[in-house]
Amino acid sequence: MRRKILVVDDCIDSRNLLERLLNKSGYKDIILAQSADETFDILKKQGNEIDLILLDVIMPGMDGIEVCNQIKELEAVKDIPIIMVTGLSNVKVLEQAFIAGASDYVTKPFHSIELNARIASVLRLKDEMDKRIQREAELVIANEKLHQLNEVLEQLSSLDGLTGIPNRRRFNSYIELEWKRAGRQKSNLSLILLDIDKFKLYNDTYGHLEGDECLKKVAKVLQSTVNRATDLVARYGGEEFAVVLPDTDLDGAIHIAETMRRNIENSQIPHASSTVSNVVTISLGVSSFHGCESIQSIETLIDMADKALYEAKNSGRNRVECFDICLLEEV
Ligand code: GH3
Ligand code: MG
Repeated sequence: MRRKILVVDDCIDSRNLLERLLNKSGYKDIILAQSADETFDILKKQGNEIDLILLDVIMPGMDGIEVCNQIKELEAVKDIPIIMVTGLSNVKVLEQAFIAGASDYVTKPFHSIELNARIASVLRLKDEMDKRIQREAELVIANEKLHQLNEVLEQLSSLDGLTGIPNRRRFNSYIELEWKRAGRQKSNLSLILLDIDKFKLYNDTYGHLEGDECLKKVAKVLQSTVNRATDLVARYGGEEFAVVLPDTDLDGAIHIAETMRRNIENSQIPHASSTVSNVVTISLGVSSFHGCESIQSIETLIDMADKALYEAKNSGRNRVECFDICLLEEV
């Protein structure tokens, strides 16, 4: 690998000697600077190409320690390793250079074996650091990609991440299918929309994580209440669930809704702050459609269940209401 080394020394003889020694050791790409100003000028123009700086401690104007200090303050070049160059009598000042961030030092007069060993070791360390930084950057990119991919997967998935039951996306496609089938076969299709009572108070009392646990338990109970393979219990929104019941008339759907209400109540999930009961309860709205009827759209069927749910909430909660045509006309 071709290395570019910047040699900073006010003494022309030292500069030339260092250059010769470095050339002899195979470092052919050497830049020479004789002052702090010249050093910063070079770093500004080609700082990103320089692999190592050999920096004399004693220089007129700004000395090597201060130059080292200032280089380490510059974001673009602060990672270039610096080896301080000093006379034997000046070794004491090196403490300041190390505090400033210098990597190592060599003493004048130069010994080529020592010089080479120190340069090689500093460059090796720099290579390791560069590799680590690169790996970390690659890891960040890989993590971002994974995150994006997970989001896509989640969107494509038909299951709700928290409860594991079908999500709203699945609900939408399923009810669409069943709607068409009911129309074709002149059969029944019923829908239950249900919502946990006073769930905000539940979160406020037990915390959001417990709230999530509660949602999981409710989902499980609802799922275990339906019997047919064609029944679909889905998480419709935050604490709202939807149940699609193909080939089920209004009476059958009310029966299932009532069983769900009772099963949730009997699960005895404590809800100390609820104004409805001391356990978790749900309110349910039922709507039903027969293939012969002229309900215009799925949205109407959903709207009907929603109105019934609203009625169940309004008339005290922990109950089942079914859609009555009057509810639709009231709004
Ligand atoms: P109501 O009896 O009228 O339904 O009252 P409520 O408190 O259940 O209704 P409201 O709509 O005021 O509050 C719903 C709460 O459900 C608020 C929201 O923080 C909580 N919620 C929604 N989604 C989640 C969830 O995924 N996890 C948890 N823990 N809470 C959720
Ligand atoms: Mg609620």
